[in-house]
Amino acid sequence: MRKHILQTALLSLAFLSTSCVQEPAPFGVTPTKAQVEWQKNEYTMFVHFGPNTFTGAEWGSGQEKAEIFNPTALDCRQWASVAKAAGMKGIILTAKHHDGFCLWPNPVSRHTVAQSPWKDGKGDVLKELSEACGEHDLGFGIYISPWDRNDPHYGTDEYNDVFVQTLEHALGSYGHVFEQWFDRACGEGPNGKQQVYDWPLFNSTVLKMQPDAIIFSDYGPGCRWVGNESGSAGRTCWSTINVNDDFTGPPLSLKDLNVGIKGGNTWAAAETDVSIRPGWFWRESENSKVKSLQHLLKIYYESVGRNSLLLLNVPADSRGLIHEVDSLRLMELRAALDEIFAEDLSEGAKVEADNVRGGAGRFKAQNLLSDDYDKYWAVDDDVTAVSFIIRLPEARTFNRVQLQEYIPLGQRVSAFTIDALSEDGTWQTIARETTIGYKRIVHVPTTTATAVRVNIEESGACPVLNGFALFMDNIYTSLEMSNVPSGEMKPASEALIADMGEITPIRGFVYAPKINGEDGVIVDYKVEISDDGSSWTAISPIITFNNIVNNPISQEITFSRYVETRYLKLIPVRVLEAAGNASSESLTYGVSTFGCIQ
Ligand code: FUL
Repeated sequence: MRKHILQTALLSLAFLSTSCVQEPAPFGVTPTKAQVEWQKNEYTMFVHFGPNTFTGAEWGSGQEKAEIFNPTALDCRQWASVAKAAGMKGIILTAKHHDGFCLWPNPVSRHTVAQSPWKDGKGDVLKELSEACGEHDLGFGIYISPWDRNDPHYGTDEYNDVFVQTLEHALGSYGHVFEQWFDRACGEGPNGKQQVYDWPLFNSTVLKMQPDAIIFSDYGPGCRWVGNESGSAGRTCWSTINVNDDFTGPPLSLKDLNVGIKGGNTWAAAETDVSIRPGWFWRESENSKVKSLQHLLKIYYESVGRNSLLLLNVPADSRGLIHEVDSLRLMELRAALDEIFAEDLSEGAKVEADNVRGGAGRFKAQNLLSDDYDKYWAVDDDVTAVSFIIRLPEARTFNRVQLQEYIPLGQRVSAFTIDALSEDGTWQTIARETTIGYKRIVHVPTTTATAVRVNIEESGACPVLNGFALFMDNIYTSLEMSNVPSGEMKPASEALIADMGEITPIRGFVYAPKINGEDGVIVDYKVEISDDGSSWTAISPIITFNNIVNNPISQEITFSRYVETRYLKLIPVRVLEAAGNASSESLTYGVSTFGCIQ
């Protein structure tokens, strides 16, 4: 009996000591609750629609007659049901593009649906879309361009007030708005003058009308532009940037927007806006140019898989419908994503970590596999380099590793590697990356392993991670478009040389062997660079392409920092027979792709 009491007392003490362990303090700037919820959306729809849909222009002049806006079968419920079936979480509509035409009867404009023949001037696209989004449980968002090529006030002091009234009306009439999309374009208006925008006033108006709305613009405050319209966030992608208190700058370079700024003063995660078609607006002639499934998968991986939200534009056509070609492609993408992410191959694994915060069960490494977003693995405050191992129930084959940081406490990790334990008991490094953020989907070679180890090598403060998963993607395998190399390839007697034509910053290179039953593969290599093609500087020791013999796929090698060079030389040090290739006495290597990654 005494023994039992003693045991109970000890257990309670142990419980007390671990339950008092505090959660990690937030690190740096952190997202608001609304920003976290916004990022959980991951994938949303952009709809460009307006006079340009009927004229074929990308930027209307503002001189278009309101009569041209006359969709024959507009149905926002169709847009919403397509978005829902595609797995998107919200729709953002161009309520007013640069031509100034308003898709709702804006009382401070004379260039709106009310002046058009559509529904005898009694139609309201914002009303129809907000209702459709409500019915489909989708967020409703509004794009409003401050640049207005029609409004006679544009370029005068009065315009900012007119614009504020426009915002107040659009944001105050249709229920909850999850995102306000501000295009920063600032061109000339009808009087040939440019406007000086009052961003503090515009932003405060949005938040007055919709306190939870995420405001998109190049600089935030809610989220930032990713720096391109091709659908690619930085492979390193911080959710922080540096801006002035009034969100007017200082100007961020496209690279800063793409990569973010480590330790920046403002949380503004990257939003990747890209169109499913070449243009932002629908054109009959582009029905055959809808992006391929492979291209869309690449975009998905380079946005959602890189700590960014994907805002995919699917323009409505002149009927006022999402065209069949686009909706079919969206369904193909949905089916592919469902297949790729159907099975988490880390299911049933046991997780061990070098460190668990205060030894407390609440912060255990097993939390990495929990579905509860708010359950995370954390380590002691003084630990910024630490590993965890996922021990799988049996050998499993995968080519995607998904990691998540618990961003409510900030973005911390800046360097990590992933190792795999093969069935013969050897560890091999399969990835070397930088940031994680809300979600990171790392492409690794197809790997069969009994365990996976993640080594966090550098972190601004003790790492806090809430997600780990393994997937096998059999659909997006061969193309690897992110590896499309730049530079002209020149075969040299024994080395491969890529010529960029001029001194250019590069972040790595791609080498894909030739699988033709004859050639060998480069297994060990060195890299040199040169500005003039005659004097060369070594930038690497001898390195090995991991697993290239068994799995001779395209190898993407990234450097720890950008390197400025014109030429890059890959010097083979060891060439071996690849799986599937015949042996040969004097083995030469084959190459199907070689070039630099910018
Ligand atoms: C750009 C605009 O100029 C394009 O027309 C498009 O609306 C895109 C989303 O933003 O800045």
